[in-house]
Amino acid sequence: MRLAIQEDMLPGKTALERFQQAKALGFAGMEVWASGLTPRVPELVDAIEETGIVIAAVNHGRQGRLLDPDIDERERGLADFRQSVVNGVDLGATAVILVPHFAEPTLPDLTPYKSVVQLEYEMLHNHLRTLSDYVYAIGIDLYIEPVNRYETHFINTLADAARVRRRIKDHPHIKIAADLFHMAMEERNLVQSIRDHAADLGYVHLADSNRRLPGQGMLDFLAVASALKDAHFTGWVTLECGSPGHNAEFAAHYWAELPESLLLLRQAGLIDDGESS
Ligand code: LER
Ligand code: MN
Repeated sequence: MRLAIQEDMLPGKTALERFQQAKALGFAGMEVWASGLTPRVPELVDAIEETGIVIAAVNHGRQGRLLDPDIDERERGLADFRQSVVNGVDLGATAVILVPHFAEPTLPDLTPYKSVVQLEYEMLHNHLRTLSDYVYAIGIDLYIEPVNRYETHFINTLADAARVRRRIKDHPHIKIAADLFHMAMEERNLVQSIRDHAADLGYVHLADSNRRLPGQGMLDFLAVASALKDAHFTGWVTLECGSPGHNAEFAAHYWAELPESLLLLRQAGLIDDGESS
Protein backbone atom coordinates (compact mmCIF):
# COMPACT_ATOMS: atom_id res chain seq x y z
CA MET A 1 0.00 0.00 0.00
CA ARG A 2 1.26 3.42 -0.90
CA LEU A 3 -0.11 6.61 0.61
CA ALA A 4 -1.20 9.62 -1.47
CA ILE A 5 -3.29 12.76 -1.05
CA GLN A 6 -5.38 14.91 -3.38
CA GLU A 7 -3.50 18.01 -4.46
CA ASP A 8 -6.17 20.53 -3.43
CA MET A 9 -6.03 19.34 0.20
CA LEU A 10 -2.54 20.80 0.56
CA PRO A 11 -1.51 24.43 1.07
CA GLY A 12 0.80 26.15 -1.39
CA LYS A 13 0.55 28.75 -4.15
CA THR A 14 2.25 26.56 -6.76
CA ALA A 15 2.23 22.87 -7.63
CA LEU A 16 5.82 22.64 -6.45
CA GLU A 17 4.92 24.08 -3.02
CA ARG A 18 2.04 21.60 -2.64
CA PHE A 19 4.29 18.69 -3.69
CA GLN A 20 6.90 19.85 -1.15
CA GLN A 21 4.21 19.91 1.56
CA ALA A 22 3.17 16.38 0.59
CA LYS A 23 6.76 15.24 0.87
CA ALA A 24 7.21 16.97 4.24
CA LEU A 25 4.16 15.11 5.58
CA GLY A 26 5.54 11.81 4.26
CA PHE A 27 3.21 11.10 1.32
CA ALA A 28 4.56 9.10 -1.60
CA GLY A 29 1.99 10.19 -4.19
CA MET A 30 -0.44 12.87 -5.30
CA GLU A 31 -3.85 12.55 -6.96
CA VAL A 32 -4.69 15.37 -9.37
CA TRP A 33 -7.99 16.54 -10.83
CA ALA A 34 -8.53 16.13 -14.56
CA SER A 35 -10.38 19.39 -15.04
CA GLY A 36 -8.00 22.03 -16.43
CA LEU A 37 -5.13 19.54 -16.25
CA THR A 38 -3.65 19.75 -19.79
CA PRO A 39 -1.93 23.17 -19.41
CA ARG A 40 -0.72 22.15 -15.93
CA VAL A 41 1.15 19.04 -17.11
CA PRO A 42 4.56 20.81 -17.52
CA GLU A 43 4.52 22.38 -14.01
CA LEU A 44 3.41 19.04 -12.52
CA VAL A 45 6.21 17.19 -14.32
CA ASP A 46 8.68 19.72 -12.84
CA ALA A 47 7.21 19.22 -9.34
CA ILE A 48 7.45 15.42 -9.72
CA GLU A 49 11.09 15.67 -10.81
CA GLU A 50 11.94 18.13 -8.03
CA THR A 51 10.31 16.22 -5.13
CA GLY A 52 10.12 12.56 -6.17
CA ILE A 53 6.39 12.58 -5.35
CA VAL A 54 4.63 10.59 -8.11
CA ILE A 55 1.10 10.85 -9.48
CA ALA A 56 -1.10 8.15 -7.99
CA ALA A 57 -4.04 8.88 -10.28
CA VAL A 58 -5.86 11.44 -12.37
CA ASN A 59 -9.42 11.85 -11.06
CA HIS A 60 -11.69 12.52 -14.03
CA GLY A 61 -14.18 14.11 -11.61
CA ARG A 62 -17.54 15.39 -12.81
CA GLN A 63 -16.61 15.97 -16.44
CA GLY A 64 -18.49 14.59 -19.42
CA ARG A 65 -21.70 12.69 -20.02
CA LEU A 66 -20.73 9.24 -21.21
CA LEU A 67 -24.27 7.87 -20.74
CA ASP A 68 -26.16 10.64 -22.53
CA PRO A 69 -28.79 9.86 -25.17
CA ASP A 70 -27.18 12.40 -27.51
CA ILE A 71 -24.29 10.90 -29.50
CA ASP A 72 -22.43 14.22 -29.77
CA GLU A 73 -22.58 14.59 -25.98
CA ARG A 74 -21.23 11.04 -25.56
CA GLU A 75 -18.45 11.66 -28.09
CA ARG A 76 -17.45 14.83 -26.22
CA GLY A 77 -17.46 12.84 -22.97
CA LEU A 78 -15.24 10.14 -24.52
CA ALA A 79 -12.85 12.75 -25.98
CA ASP A 80 -12.53 14.41 -22.54
CA PHE A 81 -11.89 11.04 -20.94
CA ARG A 82 -9.23 10.14 -23.52
CA GLN A 83 -7.56 13.51 -22.76
CA SER A 84 -7.47 12.57 -19.05
CA VAL A 85 -5.85 9.27 -20.05
CA VAL A 86 -3.20 11.01 -22.18
CA ASN A 87 -2.48 13.49 -19.37
CA GLY A 88 -2.25 10.59 -16.94
CA VAL A 89 0.31 8.83 -19.13
CA ASP A 90 2.34 12.06 -19.54
CA LEU A 91 2.39 12.36 -15.74
CA GLY A 92 3.29 8.70 -15.18
CA ALA A 93 0.04 8.11 -13.24
CA THR A 94 -1.05 4.60 -12.32
CA ALA A 95 -4.65 5.16 -13.37
CA VAL A 96 -7.51 7.43 -14.32
CA ILE A 97 -10.50 7.29 -11.94
CA LEU A 98 -13.94 7.42 -13.52
CA VAL A 99 -17.41 7.84 -12.01
CA PRO A 100 -19.42 6.75 -15.06
CA HIS A 101 -22.44 8.97 -14.37
CA PHE A 102 -23.43 11.60 -11.81
CA ALA A 103 -27.00 12.52 -10.79
CA GLU A 104 -30.27 11.44 -12.41
CA PRO A 105 -30.44 9.30 -15.57
CA THR A 106 -30.55 10.95 -18.97
CA LEU A 107 -31.17 7.79 -21.01
CA PRO A 108 -34.85 6.92 -21.61
CA ASP A 109 -36.83 4.25 -19.75
CA LEU A 110 -37.58 1.64 -22.44
CA THR A 111 -39.37 -0.90 -20.22
CA PRO A 112 -40.53 -3.56 -20.88
CA TYR A 113 -37.70 -3.77 -23.44
CA LYS A 114 -34.91 -2.37 -21.20
CA SER A 115 -34.92 -0.28 -18.03
CA VAL A 116 -32.83 2.88 -17.73
CA VAL A 117 -30.26 1.11 -15.59
CA GLN A 118 -30.03 -1.86 -17.98
CA LEU A 119 -29.39 0.57 -20.83
CA GLU A 120 -26.78 2.37 -18.74
CA TYR A 121 -24.90 -0.85 -17.98
CA GLU A 122 -24.95 -1.76 -21.67
CA MET A 123 -23.86 1.69 -22.80
CA LEU A 124 -21.02 1.68 -20.27
CA HIS A 125 -19.97 -1.80 -21.39
CA ASN A 126 -19.83 -0.63 -25.00
CA HIS A 127 -17.59 2.29 -24.01
CA LEU A 128 -15.35 0.02 -21.96
CA ARG A 129 -14.84 -2.40 -24.85
CA THR A 130 -12.88 0.31 -26.68
CA LEU A 131 -11.55 2.17 -23.65
CA SER A 132 -10.07 -1.03 -22.19
CA ASP A 133 -7.99 -1.58 -25.34
CA TYR A 134 -7.06 2.11 -25.33
CA VAL A 135 -5.80 2.22 -21.73
CA TYR A 136 -3.99 -1.10 -22.15
CA ALA A 137 -2.25 0.13 -25.32
CA ILE A 138 -1.28 3.47 -23.83
CA GLY A 139 -0.10 1.97 -20.53
CA ILE A 140 -2.41 3.07 -17.73
CA ASP A 141 -5.33 1.62 -15.73
CA LEU A 142 -8.97 2.72 -15.57
CA TYR A 143 -10.62 2.56 -12.15
CA ILE A 144 -14.39 2.77 -11.81
CA GLU A 145 -15.53 4.48 -8.62
CA PRO A 146 -18.93 3.77 -7.03
CA VAL A 147 -20.37 6.87 -5.31
CA ASN A 148 -23.30 7.31 -2.96
CA ARG A 149 -26.97 7.60 -3.95
CA TYR A 150 -27.05 11.38 -3.39
CA GLU A 151 -24.45 11.80 -6.14
CA THR A 152 -25.68 9.18 -8.60
CA HIS A 153 -28.41 6.59 -9.10
CA PHE A 154 -25.95 4.39 -11.08
CA ILE A 155 -23.18 2.26 -9.49
CA ASN A 156 -23.38 2.91 -5.74
CA THR A 157 -21.64 -0.20 -4.37
CA LEU A 158 -18.55 -2.28 -5.01
CA ALA A 159 -20.88 -5.08 -6.15
CA ASP A 160 -22.37 -2.74 -8.82
CA ALA A 161 -18.89 -1.91 -10.11
CA ALA A 162 -17.84 -5.57 -9.96
CA ARG A 163 -20.79 -6.39 -12.23
CA VAL A 164 -19.31 -4.02 -14.83
CA ARG A 165 -15.93 -5.65 -14.36
CA ARG A 166 -17.34 -9.21 -14.77
CA ARG A 167 -18.99 -8.15 -18.03
CA ILE A 168 -15.63 -6.93 -19.40
CA LYS A 169 -14.17 -10.31 -18.37
CA ASP A 170 -12.27 -8.96 -15.36
CA HIS A 171 -10.00 -6.94 -17.63
CA PRO A 172 -6.68 -6.58 -15.75
CA HIS A 173 -6.50 -2.84 -16.53
CA ILE A 174 -10.07 -2.04 -15.42
CA LYS A 175 -10.50 -2.15 -11.66
CA ILE A 176 -12.49 -0.54 -8.87
CA ALA A 177 -11.63 2.56 -6.86
CA ALA A 178 -13.27 2.04 -3.45
CA ASP A 179 -14.09 5.25 -1.57
CA LEU A 180 -14.56 4.62 2.16
CA PHE A 181 -16.88 7.63 2.57
CA HIS A 182 -19.28 6.38 -0.12
CA MET A 183 -18.95 2.82 1.16
CA ALA A 184 -19.88 3.89 4.70
CA MET A 185 -23.20 5.05 3.26
CA GLU A 186 -23.88 2.30 0.73
CA GLU A 187 -22.34 -0.99 1.85
CA ARG A 188 -24.07 -3.21 4.38
CA ASN A 189 -20.70 -4.15 5.83
CA LEU A 190 -17.84 -2.01 4.56
CA VAL A 191 -15.05 -4.31 5.74
CA GLN A 192 -16.72 -7.44 4.38
CA SER A 193 -17.20 -5.69 1.01
CA ILE A 194 -13.47 -5.01 0.83
CA ARG A 195 -12.86 -8.69 1.51
CA ASP A 196 -15.50 -9.82 -1.01
CA HIS A 197 -14.06 -7.63 -3.78
CA ALA A 198 -10.37 -7.98 -2.97
CA ALA A 199 -9.51 -9.10 -6.50
CA ASP A 200 -11.38 -6.17 -8.07
CA LEU A 201 -9.74 -3.39 -6.07
CA GLY A 202 -7.17 -1.14 -7.70
CA TYR A 203 -7.36 1.94 -5.49
CA VAL A 204 -8.83 3.28 -2.26
CA HIS A 205 -10.05 6.77 -1.37
CA LEU A 206 -9.49 7.35 2.33
CA ALA A 207 -11.80 9.43 4.48
CA ASP A 208 -13.76 8.83 7.63
CA SER A 209 -17.52 8.10 7.60
CA ASN A 210 -18.32 11.85 7.58
CA ARG A 211 -15.63 12.66 4.98
CA ARG A 212 -13.45 14.23 7.64
CA LEU A 213 -9.86 13.07 8.08
CA PRO A 214 -9.45 9.44 9.22
CA GLY A 215 -9.95 9.36 12.98
CA GLN A 216 -12.55 12.14 12.98
CA GLY A 217 -15.55 9.90 12.27
CA MET A 218 -16.87 6.43 12.96
CA LEU A 219 -14.83 4.11 10.72
CA ASP A 220 -12.71 1.30 12.16
CA PHE A 221 -9.41 1.82 10.32
CA LEU A 222 -7.82 -1.15 12.02
CA ALA A 223 -10.44 -3.42 10.45
CA VAL A 224 -10.08 -1.67 7.07
CA ALA A 225 -6.30 -2.12 7.18
CA SER A 226 -6.63 -5.82 8.10
CA ALA A 227 -9.02 -6.43 5.19
CA LEU A 228 -6.69 -4.68 2.73
CA LYS A 229 -3.65 -6.53 4.04
CA ASP A 230 -5.43 -9.89 3.92
CA ALA A 231 -6.34 -9.01 0.32
CA HIS A 232 -2.62 -8.37 -0.38
CA PHE A 233 -3.69 -4.96 -1.67
CA THR A 234 -0.65 -3.16 -3.13
CA GLY A 235 -2.36 -0.14 -4.72
CA TRP A 236 -2.63 3.48 -3.66
CA VAL A 237 -4.63 4.61 -0.65
CA THR A 238 -5.35 8.29 -1.21
CA LEU A 239 -6.83 10.86 1.15
CA GLU A 240 -9.93 12.52 -0.33
CA CYS A 241 -11.80 14.45 2.35
CA GLY A 242 -14.09 17.44 2.85
CA SER A 243 -15.26 18.91 -0.41
CA PRO A 244 -13.30 17.10 -3.12
CA GLY A 245 -11.99 19.47 -5.80
CA HIS A 246 -12.84 22.51 -3.66
CA ASN A 247 -10.58 21.94 -0.68
CA ALA A 248 -8.02 24.69 -1.32
CA GLU A 249 -9.66 27.02 1.23
CA PHE A 250 -9.44 24.32 3.92
CA ALA A 251 -5.85 23.32 3.13
CA ALA A 252 -4.35 25.11 6.16
CA HIS A 253 -6.80 23.25 8.41
CA TYR A 254 -5.79 19.90 6.86
CA TRP A 255 -2.13 20.82 7.23
CA ALA A 256 -2.67 21.32 10.97
CA GLU A 257 -4.73 18.15 11.48
CA LEU A 258 -3.03 15.71 9.11
CA PRO A 259 -0.19 14.63 11.46
CA GLU A 260 -2.65 13.21 14.02
CA SER A 261 -4.61 11.45 11.29
CA LEU A 262 -1.45 9.99 9.75
CA LEU A 263 -0.43 8.70 13.18
CA LEU A 264 -3.77 6.91 13.44
CA LEU A 265 -3.32 5.41 9.95
CA ARG A 266 0.14 4.18 10.90
CA GLN A 267 -1.13 2.68 14.15
CA ALA A 268 -3.94 0.99 12.22
CA GLY A 269 -1.38 -0.49 9.83
CA LEU A 270 -2.46 1.42 6.73
CA ILE A 271 0.96 3.04 6.42
CA ASP A 272 4.06 0.88 6.39
CA ASP A 273 7.03 1.96 8.46
CA GLY A 274 9.22 4.34 6.52
CA GLU A 275 6.36 5.23 4.16
CA SER A 276 5.17 8.30 6.02
CA SER A 277 6.85 10.37 8.68
C1 LER B 1 -16.93 12.13 -5.61
O1 LER B 1 -17.70 12.18 -4.43
C2 LER B 1 -15.73 11.33 -5.43
O2 LER B 1 -15.61 10.55 -4.50
C3 LER B 1 -14.61 11.49 -6.40
O3 LER B 1 -13.56 10.64 -6.12
C4 LER B 1 -15.04 11.30 -7.83
O4 LER B 1 -15.34 12.51 -8.42
MN1 MN C 1 -13.77 9.39 -4.19
